[in-house]
Amino acid sequence: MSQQADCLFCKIVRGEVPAEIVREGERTVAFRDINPQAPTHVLVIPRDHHENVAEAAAQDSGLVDAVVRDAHEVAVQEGIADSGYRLVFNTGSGAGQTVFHLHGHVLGGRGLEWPPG
Ligand code: IU
Repeated sequence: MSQQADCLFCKIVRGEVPAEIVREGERTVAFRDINPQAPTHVLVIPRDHHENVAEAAAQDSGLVDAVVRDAHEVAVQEGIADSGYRLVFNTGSGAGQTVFHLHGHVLGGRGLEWPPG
């Protein structure tokens, strides 16, 4: 497993920083965002450290599939799969990425507008 000592989300995976974990997968961990933007706002992260979704896709074939699959499992578990949910991977600071450990935002439980701000 490849992790970074000082990465906040790696620390959540290792249990060194508390988080409200909602699902533990073989390759992922899902926990509630501390600043929720919708009634359901869960982050799905790989246990291994990758800076963003593009780097993970290039370096670990199958990992992004696992993140997307597990994000859908979270949506089912949270009861938002049928009404619809948004899965967002902010990639790069210009797009609003602030934590540089790949995470998919699972958002739902209210109507979501398009385009996002
Ligand atoms: P972003 O796509 O990198 O902007 O998303 C980072 C998210 O991580 C953001 O929604 C924060 O509220 C969230 N988060 C968190 O859940 N726990 C933390 O300790 C920190 C950020 I720092």
